Amino acid sequence: MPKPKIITHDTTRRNFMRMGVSVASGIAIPAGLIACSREGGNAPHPLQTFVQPPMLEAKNGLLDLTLTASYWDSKLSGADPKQQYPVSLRAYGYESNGPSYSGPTLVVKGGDQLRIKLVNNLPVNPPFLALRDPTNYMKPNTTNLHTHGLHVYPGIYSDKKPLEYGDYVVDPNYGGVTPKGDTRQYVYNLPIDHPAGPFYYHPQYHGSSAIQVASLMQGAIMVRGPVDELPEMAQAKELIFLFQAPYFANNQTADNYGVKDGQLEKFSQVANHPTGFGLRNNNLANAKEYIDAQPVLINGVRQPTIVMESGEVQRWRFINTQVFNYLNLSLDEHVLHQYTMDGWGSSTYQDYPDARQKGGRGIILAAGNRSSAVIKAGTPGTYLLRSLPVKIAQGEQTAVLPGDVLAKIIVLEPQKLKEQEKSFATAIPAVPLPISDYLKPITDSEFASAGGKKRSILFNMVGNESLESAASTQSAWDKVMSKAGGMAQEVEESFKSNLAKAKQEVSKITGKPVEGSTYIPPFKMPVYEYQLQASNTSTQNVILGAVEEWTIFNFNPIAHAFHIHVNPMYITKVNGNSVKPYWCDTVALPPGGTPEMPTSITFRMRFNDFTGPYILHSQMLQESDLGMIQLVTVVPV
Ligand SMILES: [Cu+2]
Repeated sequence: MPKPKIITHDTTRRNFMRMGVSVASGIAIPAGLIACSREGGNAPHPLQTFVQPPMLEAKNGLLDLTLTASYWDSKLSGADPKQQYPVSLRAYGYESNGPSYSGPTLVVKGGDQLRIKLVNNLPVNPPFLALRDPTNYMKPNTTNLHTHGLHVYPGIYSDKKPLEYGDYVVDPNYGGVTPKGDTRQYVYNLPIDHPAGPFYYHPQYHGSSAIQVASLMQGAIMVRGPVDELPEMAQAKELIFLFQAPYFANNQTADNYGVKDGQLEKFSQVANHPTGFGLRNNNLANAKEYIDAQPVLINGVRQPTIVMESGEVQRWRFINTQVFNYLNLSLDEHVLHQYTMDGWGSSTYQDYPDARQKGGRGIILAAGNRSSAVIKAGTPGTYLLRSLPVKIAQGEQTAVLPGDVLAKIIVLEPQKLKEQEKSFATAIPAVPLPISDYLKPITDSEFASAGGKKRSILFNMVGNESLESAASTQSAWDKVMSKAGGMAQEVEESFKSNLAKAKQEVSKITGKPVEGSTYIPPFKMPVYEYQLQASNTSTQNVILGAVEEWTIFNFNPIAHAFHIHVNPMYITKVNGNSVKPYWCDTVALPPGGTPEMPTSITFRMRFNDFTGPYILHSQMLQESDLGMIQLVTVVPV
């Protein structure tokens, strides 16, 4: 079997793709080799530059791995794929493999146990951020792990010594997995009927989630099920697209907040320009409505090329790991036959033809949304996978994310082979596709018989009286830190030598003393020992076994991305109007809301399996880090 040839820009990635290690309780198969064996020895076409992370697959019900967070030094493209920038970003490695553009893809199925030992090898938190940051960005190098969308226990297995953690993310801000070697054992027991689809993992340490995910701390989880065993589905080549828009300072950016090129070290980098920098659309009509958005990478590569043969069927898994921006996916002159929304399957396809001429409505993915689609390559030629423009805010402020080219698809002449000799799928799997019973509709009678409780949650950005003083404190800190010099290189040394001086400087500016490692700001702040953000974190208390109907109201022009952990949502209404119900775990709140006339999403949810606490929040993670987050506590009767 010839080695798969993968064209990449740097050796790090190439080495990463070649690894074929075995891990303790799972098997690692480089994606290229999987394709290779399926293709009966045909290597991917030399023009193909699409790469994907290696897959680790559960064996005998178990996938057990070590995942390590550390800095990754490499190069990444900006808008121009030929222009690459040196970067030093937080990222995941696994077992003995160093960090890369993504963690490995983890492949499991209902009934499996996924064990991840998280090792935090990031450097200690920089000194000024170990102190209280008025924008709530506290510990950029303290982390934890979240399996976005998985229906699993969110608590701690306290009977285990040492402790084992479920999908636990409600770490207090003095907790978490701390830098320089702290570890935590996560254990995810997937229910036997867990639906099949794409999920992903990323940090969710409150206050640091945006900066860590907007580095490259993320990876795919594929839950397999009966749909994957359909012969046509199994034969179709699977491409996993992690859409990424890493933030990093570069010298072409007008304002890089004093951060070294290639790095992401300040919350202001992700918060002051949440859509990022990069694509300019100044020549368009209504140019001022267009936001200067980031170019999107797919698995670390800008605008990769995918080679297919005319008539070939592939299945594509889309995961929008961006922390803020939307995607609006459309493939030129082809139909995307969607069969999962997020990780939740449907028995029929929802078809998305080329949307350029049809009002521009492709597969719209908010931050955190996923989708699976089957596509069949048409006549030979070159086609573009695009993100069409998306209006992410309307009303008093209108904001449109510009369109972008995400990938190039080259469709080759069909080989003159008999159907049974072809090494790839040519048939679109027939409906109805199998789906888990877990996804049966939540009917009126089920809702009524399980309590029928309704509740409303408001998403609103509010003014904060302390913001102005927070801003002046921030600028005081910035002054101090510019005096204190660079922080990223020798953090510990600088911590020791600069802290005393920094405290003096801050005291001079604010007129208040700085004691211990706690910075005392010149205005009243909530006390330190609380979970999440005490002043404005409320808790939704739910009884185990309840079925509830929630309406999430959006008071703002911007389309916040609502996400809730543990249990998926069965969407029933948009803006109060019934829609064809569907399952998801992340949903765009319609833009254009005002306090007088909020927009809304209504869904039903079953709280059958797991007790809390866990969280709901905006998957625009900057918003979440700033406090757009609540606890959900599910308690037994
Ligand atoms: Cu999540």
